[in-house]
Amino acid sequence: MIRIVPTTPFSDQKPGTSGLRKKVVVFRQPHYAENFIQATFDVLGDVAGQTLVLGGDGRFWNREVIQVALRMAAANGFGRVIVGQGGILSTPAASHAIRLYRAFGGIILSASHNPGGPNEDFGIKYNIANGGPAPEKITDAIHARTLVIDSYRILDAADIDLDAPGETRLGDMIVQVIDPVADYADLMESLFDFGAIRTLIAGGFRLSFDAMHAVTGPYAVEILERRLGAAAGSVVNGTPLADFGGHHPDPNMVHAHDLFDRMFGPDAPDFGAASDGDGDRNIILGRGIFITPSDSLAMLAANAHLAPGYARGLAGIARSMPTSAAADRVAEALGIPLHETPTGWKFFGNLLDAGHVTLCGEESAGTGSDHVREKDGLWAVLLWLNILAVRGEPVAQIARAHWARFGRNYYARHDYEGVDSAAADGLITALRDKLPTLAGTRIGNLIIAAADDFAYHDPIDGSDSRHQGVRILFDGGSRIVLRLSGTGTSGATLRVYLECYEPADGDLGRATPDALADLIAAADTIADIRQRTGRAQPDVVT
Ligand code: G16
Repeated sequence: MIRIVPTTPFSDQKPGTSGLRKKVVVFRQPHYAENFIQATFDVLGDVAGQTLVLGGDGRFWNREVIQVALRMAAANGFGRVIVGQGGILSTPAASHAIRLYRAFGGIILSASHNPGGPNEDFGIKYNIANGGPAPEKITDAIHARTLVIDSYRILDAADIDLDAPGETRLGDMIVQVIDPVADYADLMESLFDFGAIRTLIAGGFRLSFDAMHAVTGPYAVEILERRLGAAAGSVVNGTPLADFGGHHPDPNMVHAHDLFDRMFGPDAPDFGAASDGDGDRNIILGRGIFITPSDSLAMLAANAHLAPGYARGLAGIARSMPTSAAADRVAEALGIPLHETPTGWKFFGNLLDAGHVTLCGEESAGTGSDHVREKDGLWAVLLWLNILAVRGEPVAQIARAHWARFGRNYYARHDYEGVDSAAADGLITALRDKLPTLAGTRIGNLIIAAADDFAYHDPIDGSDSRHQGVRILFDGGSRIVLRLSGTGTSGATLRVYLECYEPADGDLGRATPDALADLIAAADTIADIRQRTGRAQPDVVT
C-alpha cells in the first residue's frame, strides 16, 4: 500500500558543492531524508516506469536510507531500481551504472571524504541521466521544493534483502541487486592496457593502495590484486567499515599519513595511491615523491595517449579555477582548449557531454575523463600505472622530466576548518569589498596585478555562476584564491589556495613551503586570516 505521509519543510536542505551533506543526527530526524528524496523526485517530473540507480559508500546509515529510497521510488512510480549489493556503489561505479543501464538518474548516498558513524556525516546526492551530478538548476529547484514540501509518498513494505544479487518485486517496481564491482572493473579493462600493467607488476614493480576502509576496497582488490596480479596485501585497509575505522577517509598528507610514511620510508614501494570514502578522489605518490593533484592532472594529460582508451588524443582539458595552471601549459603544447570552471564536478558535465573536453581535474584530489561523469579515483591510479608500464621510468623521473619541459607550478591549499560561520563570511565579504582597490598594491616582494570574484559562464547551456572564489593575481603569474568550502557539515571551512610558477629553466627542486612563503604571508595580510579566524595555522595543508 502506498502511504502519503504529511510532513513539514526543513529550512536547511540546500545542496552544497556535491549534494546534501549533514551530520547523521540531522538525517535521523523523522522525515528528514524522506523530504529531500521526495523533493528530488518532485523536481524530476514524470518518472513512471523509469530506471533509477541507487547505492552508497557503505557509511553508517547507508542501509537504512537505501531501504527508504527503495520504498519511496516504488511509491513514486519508478519501474526499476538497480542497487549495488549490500547497498554499495562507489560514486564512479554509480555514474557508470547510470550510463550503462540507461537509467533516468541515480541517488548516491555519501558524504565523500567526511568521517562516518552515528555522530559523523551522511549525504544524499542526485545524478542525472548522463551519470553526472545534477547541475545547479536542478539542485536549486530541489532546494526550492524542500522549502514548501507538505507530503511524501512511501510504500508500506518489508525491507529488501540487499545482500542477495538478483531481482525482487517491491509493489509494481523491480529491485535489481547487482555486483557493484564487475561492470566498473570491465570498463577499466576496456580503457587501459592491463597486459602491460600485469607485465610491469610481474617484473617486480610494487604498489600500495590505501582504501582507507572505504568503498574502494573491493574494487581495488578485484582490479589491482586479482586482475593485475599485485601481491596480496598491496591493497591496505581494504574492508569497507561503516565508520571508516574511526578515520577521515580523506586522501591527504594528514589522513593518509601511513601511506606517506610508507612511500617516504626505507624500502618504499614504487607506487602509492589512496582514494576516499566514495572512491572518486585519488592521490598519487612515487617512491619519495608526492604528486599534487594539480600536477597529476597535467602529467596525465601529457601522457594519456600512452593508454589505449586515450590513444586518439584529447579533445580538451578542464580544471576547476582553484586548480593550478600546470594543465594549461600542457593544453597549450598539445594545441587543445583548456576550460576553467568553478569548484564542483557538476560543472564539467556539459563540457564532457558536448565532447569539448576529455580529461578533467581538480586540486581537491579529483581526476577523471569522459568515461563517466564523476571524478574517478581508481581510474587515475590505472592511468598512472599504464603510463608507468609504457615509459618504464619511476614516478619521480616522470615528474622531473615534466617540470623540465613545462616549468613547475608550486602549489598548496591551506584549510582552516570549523571556523565560526559569521567570521568566515565576514572575511570573504571584506575581501570582496576591497577587490576594486587591490590592483597595484605592493605586499613585500609581490605586486597585485588584478583581483576579482570568479564568475563562470557555461558555454553549453548559457548559465551563469557567480561568487565562485576570490582571486588575487600577482605580477609574474603567482596567485592566491580564497573561498569557503561547500562540503563541510559544521561551521565554515576557509580554503586558501596558493600557487607560484617557476619556469623550466628556474629552480625546480625547491621545498613547496619555501617557494610559497611570500604568498602565504601575503594571504594573511590581504585577508586578515589570523585575526578573523583566530587561527595561527591552517588545520590541513594539502
Ligand atoms: C566535492 C566536489 C568537488 C570539489 C570538492 C571540494 O568532492 O565533487 O568537485 O572540488 O567537493 O569542494 P569544496 O571545496 O566546496 O569543499 P567530493 O569528493 O567531496 O564529492
